[in-house]
Amino acid sequence: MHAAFKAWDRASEPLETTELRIHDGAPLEGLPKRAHWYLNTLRHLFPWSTPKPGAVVLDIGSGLGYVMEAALEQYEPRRLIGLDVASSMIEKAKARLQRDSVTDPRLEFLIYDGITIPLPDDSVDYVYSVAALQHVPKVYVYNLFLEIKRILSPTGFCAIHLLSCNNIREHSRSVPFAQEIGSQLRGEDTHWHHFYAFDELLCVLADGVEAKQIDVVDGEVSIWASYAKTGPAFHRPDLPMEAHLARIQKRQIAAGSARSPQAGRLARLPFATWQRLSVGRVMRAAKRMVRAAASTVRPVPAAESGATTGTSHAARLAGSDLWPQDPALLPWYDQDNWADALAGMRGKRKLDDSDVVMLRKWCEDGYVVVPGLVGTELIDAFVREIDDVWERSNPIAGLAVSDVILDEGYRVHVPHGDLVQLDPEHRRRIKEVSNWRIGEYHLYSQAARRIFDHPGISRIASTIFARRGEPRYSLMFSKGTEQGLHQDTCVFHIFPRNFMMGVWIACEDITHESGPLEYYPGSNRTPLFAEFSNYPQTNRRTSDPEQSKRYDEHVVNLAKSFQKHELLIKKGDVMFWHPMLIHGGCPRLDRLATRKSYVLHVIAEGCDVGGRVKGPFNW
Ligand SMILES: O=C(O)CCC(=O)C(=O)O
Repeated sequence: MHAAFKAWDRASEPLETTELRIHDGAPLEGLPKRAHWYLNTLRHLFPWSTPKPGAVVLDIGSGLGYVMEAALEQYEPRRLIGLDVASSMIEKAKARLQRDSVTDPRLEFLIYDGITIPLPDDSVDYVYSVAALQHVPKVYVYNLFLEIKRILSPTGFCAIHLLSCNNIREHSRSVPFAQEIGSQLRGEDTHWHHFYAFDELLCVLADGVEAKQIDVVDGEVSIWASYAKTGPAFHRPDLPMEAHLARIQKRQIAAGSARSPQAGRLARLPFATWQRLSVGRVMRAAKRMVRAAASTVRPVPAAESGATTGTSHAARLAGSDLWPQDPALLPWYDQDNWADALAGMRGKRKLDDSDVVMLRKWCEDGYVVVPGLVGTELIDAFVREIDDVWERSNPIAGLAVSDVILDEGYRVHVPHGDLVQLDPEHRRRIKEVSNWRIGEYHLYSQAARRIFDHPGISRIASTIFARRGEPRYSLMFSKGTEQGLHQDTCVFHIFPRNFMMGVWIACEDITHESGPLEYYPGSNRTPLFAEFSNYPQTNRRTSDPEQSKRYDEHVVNLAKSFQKHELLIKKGDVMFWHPMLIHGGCPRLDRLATRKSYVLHVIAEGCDVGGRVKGPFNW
């Protein structure tokens, strides 16, 4: 089995965990609706390809069978076959369907070796695949295109959903590109992502696969393709001129192969005309993308989509610069009916009693503390690596230590390479007197990375969000920060609002004298500062000095209505806090006392829209 398939074959993982993990944390109760949405989109984009009742239908990458369940309803097939690379996933799909009382003799499953679909030539009327092939290395997908063509009946069609290259930038914000590629190179057992471009699909399908009736629609996040075995090369007459035919004809002419008079004319065009054609193509493609986005990327309610909500809305803003402020977009825990939602989730998401207690506290108080969540051995390893930053003699490339007091005065960031030039005793003194911190230490330290990716932390975050949470930022603090009161919503750019949380990991027992974190339970339920009316564009990071001052006063006044708490927790304990919870750093009564902590900011997938906000920025 190829390393990329490992993430789908975790035989010992319980069904409930697999269910949460492979659907990117999308709420389980929304999965049937999401499945119908995928099929409706295929039907809308490629109506001619929709199978007739009685067809033989194949689902590629059938996972836990939610889309098959929808296909059973929508297509009334004679046979509906789920193909998956993992036998354990097939077993779980069967168990899941049985659990949800979906028993239908038309449902079948087949195991796929990733190379040859175990079905005869010309035997399937409709092949579809959604939210699956992005995890598969391209060579397998290209080969699969050939296999699909082989098994399709002469009148059959396939329709496929993939991730668009347009999504790479957004994706790299949550998983840095180097990390994505690194995990693939190392064959790590995680979800790999591959992206496709419009021209690429046309060329691969037309030239490589020699498919027919090809159509490709590039949305802003997804890219959708459909093809058949027989018929003309392209389904839409505008496709060849836009992207493909001219290129093929040029190549054919260069190779001296048979060509049409039209192709000959094209090939003889001067280079400048080719360039013009290319600009025209780009413009037509852009228009088509806008059309496709308008028709296919409809506003997706937060509860329905795990991955695209923030991006879709953000892209739709391009013309207006106005961000929707619809309270219905807020997470379930910020809705007035959160108690009902929690009761509903209890059964549907199989939450245990402790989860329900935790979620209730989250909704009411805006925080939860989980004692001993991170093992002390891991914390000790983390602290040792931090100490090593100060003691080692060779520099760590790219690492900087921040808020350092050197002999010549305060420096915001000191490259590690500069620090190691100083003699060890000098460094020890600097370490003691500075209130130093290290940003994004998970990129440099194995122990920090293990905490950053801690399964217990991500499970709790995803349980709270009811969708996949991703750690995005990390900060190691050596001492109390004495930070002013603030709410993280107002310093990050999150859309839909409040799909984030702070995670505070104690790296030693925290004392009152060291200047602990202070926080105000219940303040999470207060409205956003009224002047941030175009949030996430308008917040503390983009406000002018006067507005920043007004926000700071607002939050200090607001805190007065709540009781102040100090976070006096033990090494390995973890606090999760709501992004509207007012918090800050208490005064450090003992100026030399350390207060070692590691703080993560976890954001629901697709909701970190910092890259779409316009500056100037205050930091
Ligand atoms: O640890 C602290 O004192 C403050 C941490 C904090 O507010 C944050 O990182 O958002």
